[in-house]
Amino acid sequence: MSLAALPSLPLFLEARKHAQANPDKIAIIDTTKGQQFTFGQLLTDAAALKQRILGELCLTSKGDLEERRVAFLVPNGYDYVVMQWAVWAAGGVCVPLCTSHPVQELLYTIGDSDPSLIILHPAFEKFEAPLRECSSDSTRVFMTLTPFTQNNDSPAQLPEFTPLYFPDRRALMIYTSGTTSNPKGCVTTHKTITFQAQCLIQAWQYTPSDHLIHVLPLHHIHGIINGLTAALLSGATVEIHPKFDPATIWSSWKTQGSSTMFFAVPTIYSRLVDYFETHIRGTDQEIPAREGASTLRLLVSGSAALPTPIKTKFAAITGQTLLERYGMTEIGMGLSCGLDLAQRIDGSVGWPLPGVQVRLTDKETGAIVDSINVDGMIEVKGDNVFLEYWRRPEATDKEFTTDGWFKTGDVARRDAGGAYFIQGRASVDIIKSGGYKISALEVERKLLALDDVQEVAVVGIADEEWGQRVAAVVKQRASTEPLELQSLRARLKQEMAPYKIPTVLKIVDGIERNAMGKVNKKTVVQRYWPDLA
Ligand code: MLC
Ligand code: AMP
Repeated sequence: MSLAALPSLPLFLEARKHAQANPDKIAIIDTTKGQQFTFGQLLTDAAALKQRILGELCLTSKGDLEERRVAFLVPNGYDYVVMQWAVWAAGGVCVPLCTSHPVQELLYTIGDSDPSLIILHPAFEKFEAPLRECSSDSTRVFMTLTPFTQNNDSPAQLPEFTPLYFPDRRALMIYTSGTTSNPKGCVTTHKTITFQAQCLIQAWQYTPSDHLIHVLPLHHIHGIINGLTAALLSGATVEIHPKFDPATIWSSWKTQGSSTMFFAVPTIYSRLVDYFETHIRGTDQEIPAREGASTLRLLVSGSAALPTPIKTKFAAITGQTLLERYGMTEIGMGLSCGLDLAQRIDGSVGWPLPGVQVRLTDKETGAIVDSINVDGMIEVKGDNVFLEYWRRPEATDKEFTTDGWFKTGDVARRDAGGAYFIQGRASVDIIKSGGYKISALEVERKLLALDDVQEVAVVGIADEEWGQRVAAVVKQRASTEPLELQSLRARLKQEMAPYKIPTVLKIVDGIERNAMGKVNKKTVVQRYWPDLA
């Protein structure tokens, strides 16, 4: 198959520069395949897959997807990166599907994003029948991906480039939960993505000498932008693991100098500390593990509040002070502590990133909060901010002020030095567990669909390991068998991703409501989990 030309997107131009400067430079190490791939091979494979995608949609002569969506289910690894780059090269919009979603949730994302093409990796063969079926209406094509293998000869020639550059085109759609029960597709353009990645490269100084160990899911921005895109744009090597495993991480850190960067959510750092205490401390692995970890250049925590005890324990083991930053699917990263150790203040997410404007406003009046140590709602403006929620213009408008600032829904205060401290979310219906955002309303809707559930209130309760746990307070229907957590979880597994399923269940005789019929969730937490309220 002939190679398609690539558009002049900054990511591809930079990759070509890296490939030309050093044809052997490794872009991706895929630990599942046990293979590594140069920037040159990545560009070549992306061009070949672009050609195939256009062919499947009978658009070869046009040579452009013109923002058609391509939904794909591909495990973390090299094939994912080629997939993403090929869709971008073809002028399409990537809709990465979540690898832990059951079929129901996959079908929701597909139905909502309305892709022209669904691409399935053979690792997810079990989903072939339902995904083929939802592509049988002729508006949608189904395709299976042929996995890529390491090419030991550097490609003789890199793909051609066209001058075509489309910064304002839609590029990525990430499904995110909010205060509505159904997840929404958050759309960003190439310009947004490039800006989000470049401001991190500037702030955290990624270079081609960096080597990132990547363990995060690739259907959220933490993994996609901070991890994959910013690292590849800067010419760093990304070592992609299929998922997080503490033993694997400690074992790779033992080899000093084998990596320089690690990005994770607080739950992952908590697990790394636990694993060290239970499996490494006091063994002959202790010194190499500590020394290896101490050589990393940068370890970042984000997506949820980093509890100071975890930060302190991790520092005591490794000598590393985690850098905390704050972000959101809709804005990429907004605030970050500094590389300088003096700018890594406990409990703070730091200062606005380069080019990102941040302000605090009064929750009731909307007036700008200028005073120090006073709570305000975080609002953000800049080229980092998303374009729209897919096909939901009212929902998009609702999240912006009349003067164009995005309302994050998070509450923070600022100290005298301008450092921000997140105080939580304004809405009790948004739960953060293991770094995943979960809509309490979505979980409630799924529970209410069960025959034996009459009333339910889903709340987040504080938890050392997960940040918050999803807890369900349930009133059962009369004369139904007593509900038990394990069987309830098993039933919900068909319906929703594992991280959304309640891990705490309280059966009650009734759920208190106010005169408007609303449940006060703060009262619910205080009543049933007084120690955690
Ligand atoms: C999974 N389990 C949970 C759970 N998630 N239990 C309680 N609460 C949760 N949140 C349970 C599963 O049901 C299963 O139980 C067992 O734990 C193992 O499941 P798993 O799926 O294998 O989980 P695990 O690998 O342990 O995952 C933990 C994790 C993962 C921390 C590695 O949650 C993760 O990768 N989180 C990162 C999410 C992320 O990238 N967020 C960024 C969003 S972007 P059983 O009983 O079934 O075996 C964003 C913006 C920004 O937030 O600022 O970055
Ligand atoms: P998501 O919508 O999944 O992108 O999650 C974004 C949300 O995660 C933000 O609105 C915050 O509530 C939360 N968040 C991200 N980083 C941090 C952090 N460092 N500390 C506290 N909360 C955070």
